[in-house]
Amino acid sequence: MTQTNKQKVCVIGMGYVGLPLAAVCAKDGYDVTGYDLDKGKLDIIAQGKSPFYEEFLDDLLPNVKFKVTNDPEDIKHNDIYVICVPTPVDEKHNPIIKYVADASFTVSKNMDKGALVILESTVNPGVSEQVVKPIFERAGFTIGKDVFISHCPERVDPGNKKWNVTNLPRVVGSFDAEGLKRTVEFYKNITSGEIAEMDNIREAEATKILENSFRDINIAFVNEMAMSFAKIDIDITNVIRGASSKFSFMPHYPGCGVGGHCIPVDPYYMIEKGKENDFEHKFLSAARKINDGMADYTVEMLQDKLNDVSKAVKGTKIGVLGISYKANIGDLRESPSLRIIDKIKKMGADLLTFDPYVPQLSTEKTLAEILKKSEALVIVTNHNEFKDIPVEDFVKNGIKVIIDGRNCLDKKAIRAAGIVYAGIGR
Ligand code: SAJ
Repeated sequence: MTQTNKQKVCVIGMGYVGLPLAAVCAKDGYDVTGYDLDKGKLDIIAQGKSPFYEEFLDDLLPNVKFKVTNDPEDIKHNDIYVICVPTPVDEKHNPIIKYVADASFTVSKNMDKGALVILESTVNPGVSEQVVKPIFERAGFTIGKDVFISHCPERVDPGNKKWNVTNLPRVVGSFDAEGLKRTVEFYKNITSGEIAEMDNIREAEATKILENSFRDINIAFVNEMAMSFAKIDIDITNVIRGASSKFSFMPHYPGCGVGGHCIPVDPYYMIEKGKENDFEHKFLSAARKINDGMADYTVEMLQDKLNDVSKAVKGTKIGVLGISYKANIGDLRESPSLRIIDKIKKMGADLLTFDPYVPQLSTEKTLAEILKKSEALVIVTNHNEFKDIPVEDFVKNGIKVIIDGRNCLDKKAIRAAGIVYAGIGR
């Protein structure tokens, strides 16, 4: 049993990070209040439901009890405040820290002395010192004496069936030893995962940026290799399978783009931070350019393959399969599909779309419908529903060209059926 001593926890932000955290804290015996500005979202949660699809919550939410509110007056007298608000980037890829600042201000105006404040939102190194700390000092608190501030970067992976807030390893940094101690105690109560202690809060902020930038550059690496191999008719999926037999190789997979709220966003935090310190992140920037260019690369491939069958994008019925940024979830943030759809539409295609997780943006209601109406297909999201389409269904519907943006279809069988097929690097 965890040692919560019925402490009171307030989670600021009832999104894909805060809601699971609040539910698990309630399950583990904390007295929990969830705070969010969006009343509609709170009304759904108050019914024991999640405002977004997350299987992990389907089982948990109906069986836990915690208060939700959009009134700052209701968040007083908590022992622990955890800030889980969005930190997106603007159109110039500059981090938007406004929500973190607003949440910090709300907490600073409603907390009692002695509370612990933990920031989980992903931020670039220095934000806790330059944005969060001054807000609490201006409210009259002394860090390490009557308020303790820590950073524990969120590691929620939407739709992941194995990793969630009850077992994720965590990284924690604070301004002082007491803050670190209390934060480690808190996370020991809610996760079975290892808790890595950093020497300071800046190292905790940097950890998330490093781990996600690592993923972005590795995806860019295989994307570049895929485009190069495509010119000499090498199938990169076989080469990655071959390289994976090497003990030190870490496979990543080429695709039509990198979406989501983390991977395409977090490197820009470091790129912008570097500019402040007169340091140019050449490698991170090059990787972002490659990954951002994959949507256009995919559309160019569509054009070429349509030309091979004496067609043009303009006037052809093109079915885009998949709108969300990754398989088997409905999250649209930074989804490459939105860029591909926009570009194909601008080129005059007779555009059809279908994503079982995004009905609101699907022109067709079923997979059968889009297959029936399309002359060419672009697979952008490797939902399970798409990976098992029998080749016969492509043939009987007269599909002439298939661009497989996630290398998830059977290339050999499709080509054997006389359909023009191209993947990303295969
Ligand atoms: N992608 C590729 N090739 C790959 C892996 C992903 O093109 O080899 C694309 C996906 O299609 C998607 C995007 O990149 O469009 C991001 O995919 P992701 O699997 O990284 O999924 P995310 O964005 O949900 O990343 C989360 C991250 N978790 C947090 O930031 C807390 C990331 O750190 C995890 O590494 C990732 O989940 C994971 O490993 O599942």
